[in-house]
Amino acid sequence: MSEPRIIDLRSDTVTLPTPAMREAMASAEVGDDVFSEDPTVRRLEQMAAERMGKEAAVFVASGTMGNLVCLLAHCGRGDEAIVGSEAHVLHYEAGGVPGLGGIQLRTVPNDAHGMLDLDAVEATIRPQNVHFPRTAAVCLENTHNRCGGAVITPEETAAVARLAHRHGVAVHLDGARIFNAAIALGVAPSELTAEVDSVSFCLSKGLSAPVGSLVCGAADFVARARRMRKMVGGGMRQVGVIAAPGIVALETMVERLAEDHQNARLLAQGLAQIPGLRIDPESVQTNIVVVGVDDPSFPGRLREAGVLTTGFGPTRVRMVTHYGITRQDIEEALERVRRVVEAAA
Ligand code: TLP
Repeated sequence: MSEPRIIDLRSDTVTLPTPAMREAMASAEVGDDVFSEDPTVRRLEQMAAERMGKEAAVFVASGTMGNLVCLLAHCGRGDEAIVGSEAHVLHYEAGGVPGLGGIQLRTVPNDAHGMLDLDAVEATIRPQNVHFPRTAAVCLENTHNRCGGAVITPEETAAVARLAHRHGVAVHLDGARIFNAAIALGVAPSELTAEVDSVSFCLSKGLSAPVGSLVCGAADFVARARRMRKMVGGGMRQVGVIAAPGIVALETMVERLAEDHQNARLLAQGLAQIPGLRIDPESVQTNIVVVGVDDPSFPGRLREAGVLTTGFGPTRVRMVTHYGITRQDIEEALERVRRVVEAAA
């Protein structure tokens, strides 16, 4: 008997490059990007800056490197950055910001949709005092990974930015999935970034490019971020071969994200009907579905049935829809989940 097809819901990072991306890689015009001589990278950076409504952009290897170089550019050693209690930069970036940057991370609780309470942020910004670290940055995340792909609006983003700016504090937006947020809200990504000082977004998640992220901001900020990228070893040479699929991603893969959101909603609706699984389908706004389970062996048993997931702890299972997942895959995944749950009952 043949093995069932694997339905890989671990992450939108598992997406494979499209044929058009592979062709673009093969024919990309390249040069030495540390000398700013790679025309393909320059084009991608210009496109990214335009999409985010910023003056400039710099191409970096990953979302993690994007957040790191932004915080290195905003903060000095011994400074403090305020982050949400559920922030990716806090939980999943190997402690790079404090470890490599000497930047202390201080948390404010994230609410269920990834927002920070304004009063809590204000109370956390340090007054000037020789004893205190200097609060140099506040970080937001949109969509919010650990908050189940929730979105924050342009108004919410602007409210945090105005508050921070009143105190002379910069705002960085981890917009790894900013295009998912823009599609879900029906706004341009530049509306979500209008008041932040820096934004990083990923090409290699729902947009399906094989690699890369962009850091965008004012020209002087991006010049500092470019220097920080060099410092962490991210100055790359004939890198147009990996920028080229990023251009294809921005040109052809953004609108398609709506399909992933529909599939995620369908998945959540199906899961909500299975006894023992806890999820409110109305809470699913983008391509991330987080379902509560009682039995920590559930993901392992699901894996044996050919459905791959990740999790936030033993009883919160994450399923992510993406370019490699069709509506039929969702129906098949739900069927397998039902079988796994019934077998354990
Ligand atoms: N997130 C990955 C894992 O690291 C958990 C995933 O599968 O979702 N910011 C946010 C909000 C992210 O979700 C991620 C990746 C990053 C930054 C880091 O991007 P990469 O993986 O390119 O370093």
